[in-house]
Amino acid sequence: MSRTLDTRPARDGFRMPAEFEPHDGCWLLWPERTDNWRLGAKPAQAAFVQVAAAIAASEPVTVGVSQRQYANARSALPPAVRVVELSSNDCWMRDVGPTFVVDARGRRRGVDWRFNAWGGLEGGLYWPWDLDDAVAQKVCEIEGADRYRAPCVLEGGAIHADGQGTLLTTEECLLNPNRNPGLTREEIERLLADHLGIETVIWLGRGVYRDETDGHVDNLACFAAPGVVCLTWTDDRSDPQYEISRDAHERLASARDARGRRFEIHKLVQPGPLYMTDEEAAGVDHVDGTEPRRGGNRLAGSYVNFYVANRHVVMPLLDRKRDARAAAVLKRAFPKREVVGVPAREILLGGGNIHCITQQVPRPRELRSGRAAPRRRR
Ligand code: KQY
Repeated sequence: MSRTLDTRPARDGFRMPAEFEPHDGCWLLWPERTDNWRLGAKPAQAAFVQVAAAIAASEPVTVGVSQRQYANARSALPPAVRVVELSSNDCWMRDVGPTFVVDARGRRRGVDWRFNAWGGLEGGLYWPWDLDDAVAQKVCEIEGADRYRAPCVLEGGAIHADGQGTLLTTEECLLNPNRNPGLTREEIERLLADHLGIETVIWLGRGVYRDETDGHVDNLACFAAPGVVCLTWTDDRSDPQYEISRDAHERLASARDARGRRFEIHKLVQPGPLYMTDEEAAGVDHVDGTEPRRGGNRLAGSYVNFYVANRHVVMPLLDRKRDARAAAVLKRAFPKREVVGVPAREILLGGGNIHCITQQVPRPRELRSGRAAPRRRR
């Protein structure tokens, strides 16, 4: 059972844990829409299977899939992966799934943000998005987690938390008039405080160049540990990403987190630059009302778009010339985890990457005893 609560998480004693804290599992959705995924979504499905298998080596994985694709997904995914029928408009679980919050009594609840397909009718990426907007409630129901329906539009990819009161985001996304036009910066900070237990918001400027989400932070920067941040980077001053990353670096270098710490910053060289080929663009169906894919489009590739599983960091492989250098940086940033690469160009062609297609289910812990709470307690 999952109750809908009309209180606020922080007042109830809940906080958003960091992704690097322990998980009870991870959720994904299955790609199938042919106006986003080329060649009937077959290459993307193969990539999602590899991502699910890599995460399943660390923690239980559940994949939500439409009735139409159920049998296909079930046969393609490893037996250890749970497959459940779940309607959605596309497959970006980070953005449409709940943001789980935990408390010191060992309880877990979900925050269900409003979703408008990254901008609604003002630059959003598709219509309708009603099935996506219902995903978080259904995940909470299956997880047996009570749910807060938040009064604002927000996607999970737009925020990263350190679990100790600090949150990273971008002005390009959270202050974009196509998300919450009636809200000021201060009002958004108050909503993040009330729903996630955030005390300090670190505002970065723009997200990765040509990111169609309006600059989600999860493609630009993330926490590797409290006080430790990974940032996508290029040394090429003529590249449009240079000024974006330089500005983010400057803001991070002059910021303090909620505990007063300065940030240690790990620069992750960007892949490429990468571009869609004519052949790749030709494999995507054109439909009225959505921006057609075109050969030569710059892709918003970034090694920051990885998933932190219990024992592994699952990173996107995007560029043979840069993958090993990025993996080495991640090994330094996550010394206790094994870094595993998954070929991820097919996910990037759809507009995001491994972090965007995953959503962790944090393991609540009772602070008094330090013991892990039994699963399914609310
Ligand atoms: O990156 C994401 N979080 C979502 C990207 C959506 C792209 C839809 N074409």
